[in-house]
Amino acid sequence: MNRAVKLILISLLFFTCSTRNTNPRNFSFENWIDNSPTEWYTTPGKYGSIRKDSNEAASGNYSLSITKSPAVSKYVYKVSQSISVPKNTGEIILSAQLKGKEIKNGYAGIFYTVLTSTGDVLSYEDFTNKSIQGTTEWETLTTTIKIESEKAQRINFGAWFLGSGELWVDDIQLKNETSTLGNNDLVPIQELEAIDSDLIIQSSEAIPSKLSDIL
Ligand SMILES: [Ca+2]
Repeated sequence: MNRAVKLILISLLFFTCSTRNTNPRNFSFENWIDNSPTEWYTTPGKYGSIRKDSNEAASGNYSLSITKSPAVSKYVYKVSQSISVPKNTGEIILSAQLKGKEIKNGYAGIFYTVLTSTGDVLSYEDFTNKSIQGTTEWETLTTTIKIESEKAQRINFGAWFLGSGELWVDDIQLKNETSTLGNNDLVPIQELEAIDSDLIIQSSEAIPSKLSDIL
């Protein structure tokens, strides 16, 4: 094998590894099977429709688009993953890029839940105060997940969408104090699936100030 070929192969290997490391667990919504983003749990389709969008990408070539009609505006659409709490981490920074088009009668944002091995909630936040509404450019939403209990075993995190309109989600990242968490740090856990009744807003008309009871 001549030196030029070796260099090309090494470059390709490096590029492949780099791509994988910067997009762990499909956080950039680049990988899809049967119109579903791999690794992600999404709310059943009757509450909204999703598609791979190549025209609106905050990173890579694609983003996740979620469209909700006025008929399902009172339901929360959620896209999420569950992972084991990464080792040797006291705080994790969660960020995501969101973009909205005519989001009405609701808003969209990010959330996390820290749970014990038996599913008891240790901490939860849905950041309604950092949400987006209406029509927006890409915005980065960021928060810190504090792992304060030794009982913390899993983290459920992602984005949610209440109301109607279109929401794009892309470039989700988890970082510890020193670096971006990659596939080696992120051990998936089967999602504690929400049942349909969990997704219905209990109050009849008002947009809730907290989503704690319905996510
Ligand atoms: Ca992307």
